[in-house]
Amino acid sequence: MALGEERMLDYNVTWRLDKFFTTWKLNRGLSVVDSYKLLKEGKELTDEEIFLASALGWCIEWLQAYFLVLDDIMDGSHTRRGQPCWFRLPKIGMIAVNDGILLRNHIPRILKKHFRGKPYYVDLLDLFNEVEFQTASGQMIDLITTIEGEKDLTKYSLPLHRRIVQYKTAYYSFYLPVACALLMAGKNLDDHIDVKNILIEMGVYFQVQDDYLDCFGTPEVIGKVILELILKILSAPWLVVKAMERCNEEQKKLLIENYGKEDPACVAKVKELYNTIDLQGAFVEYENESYGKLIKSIEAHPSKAIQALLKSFLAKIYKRQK
Ligand code: DMA
Ligand code: MG
Ligand code: MG
Ligand code: MG
Repeated sequence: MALGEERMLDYNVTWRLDKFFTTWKLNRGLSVVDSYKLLKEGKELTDEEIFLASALGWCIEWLQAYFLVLDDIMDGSHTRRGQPCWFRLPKIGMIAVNDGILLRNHIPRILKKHFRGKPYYVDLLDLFNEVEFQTASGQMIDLITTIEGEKDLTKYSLPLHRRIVQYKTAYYSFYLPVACALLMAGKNLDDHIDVKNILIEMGVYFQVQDDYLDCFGTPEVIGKVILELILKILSAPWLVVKAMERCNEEQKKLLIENYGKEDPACVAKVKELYNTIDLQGAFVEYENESYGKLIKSIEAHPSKAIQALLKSFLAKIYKRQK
């Protein structure tokens, strides 16, 4: 591996993991190992099993790094987790596009190296391809609905928000790690559509929490810098869509006038309006309702091992503060 590439991987994959371990509760990579353990119902895993589950976890980290490097370019972002975005580094610039492609290319290489002889190899390749397609489709809907200068809050509905989140986040963050573990355990994914549906639901709930915390969370707890947060307040979609639903005509006008502007006075007006219409209360209501629905569908699942797996996922995110 070229020295330059090593640095690129370090910057975009490894250091993020570092942050992950200290600040993030839900670690996509580790959740493959956790899920597999739960599917094995307490049986001690062999070293090989731990190694393979970890390799799949790394593939998910690689996939995410690839999407993020390109996402930051498309979004014109400045920082990612408190550091400059990779393409913002003076010597990198648009070379980052090729780096993103390289990150993506590591996935089939890792899979080939460690899984070629396994009966589920083809299913793994299919799974990663499909999830990549779903994520890229989510990115597309997201990008075309938020075209600069064409922000129209009246067109951005909760179902549209849900669709974007489902495709751009839920498949790769929630379904993919569990699907990897299911394949390793010799299961057929077509028999587990209900598990997929529950995980997608959880992914949507997770993203709504994320939008909420970007606005109402404590910066020191969620580990984001203030500038990042201010920009997020301007773009935390669930909040603004929900707000539009709760506003009267006059408040709607005020929101449309002030939303999306970096001027601190406008940001303050938006936040004040959010308080007036009790957006925090609306979130708590949403959270309780989602939790109730999720628990109900989990408990309807015939397998106790899968119930335990899904419940452990939900416990990691329910009422999280960061
Ligand atoms: C990031 O979406 C998308 C993917 C597929 C990783 P985003 O632009 O909404 O998120 P962020 O705020 O992290 O850039
Ligand atoms: Mg982005
Ligand atoms: Mg984006
Ligand atoms: Mg966010």
